[in-house]
Amino acid sequence: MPAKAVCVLNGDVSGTVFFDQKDDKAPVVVTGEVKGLSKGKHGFHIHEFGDNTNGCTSAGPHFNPQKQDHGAPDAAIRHVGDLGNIEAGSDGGVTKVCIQDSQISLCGPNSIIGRTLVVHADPDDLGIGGHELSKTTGNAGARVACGVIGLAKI
Ligand SMILES: [Cu+2]
Ligand SMILES: [Zn+2]
Repeated sequence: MPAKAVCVLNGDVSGTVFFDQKDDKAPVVVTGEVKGLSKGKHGFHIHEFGDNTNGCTSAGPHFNPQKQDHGAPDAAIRHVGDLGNIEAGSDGGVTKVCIQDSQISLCGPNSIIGRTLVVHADPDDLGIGGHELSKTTGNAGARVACGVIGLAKI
């Protein structure tokens, strides 16, 4: 069954991100646009909870059902929610998102439906920055935008 999900980001940093999966075992294609980011790389993750009661903080840690260390999207060891970075060109401009990932899913144990997409202030060091936070958050800094991922109309 094909599935589609969507996340709307509101605030100083805004945008819309879509998640498409052709069938249960297909990779998820992540596309969309984020506006208002400072120039450079920004950590881009799925966090565990779809809870924004206290802003993006309530989303909790990275979605990590396999209890692994944080890592790069293409690394063997990573959180399911680790989608790496998106890179903004000019300050405040539109950043295109185009990611394909085989760990996140729109169904089953790795489902990201009802969880939160978070965009960070700083680059994700992909677990190799040598900072004390590298193996948990990639040291990506503050959460500048977030939104809950919900099922979309196909
Ligand atoms: Cu994050
Ligand atoms: Zn992570």
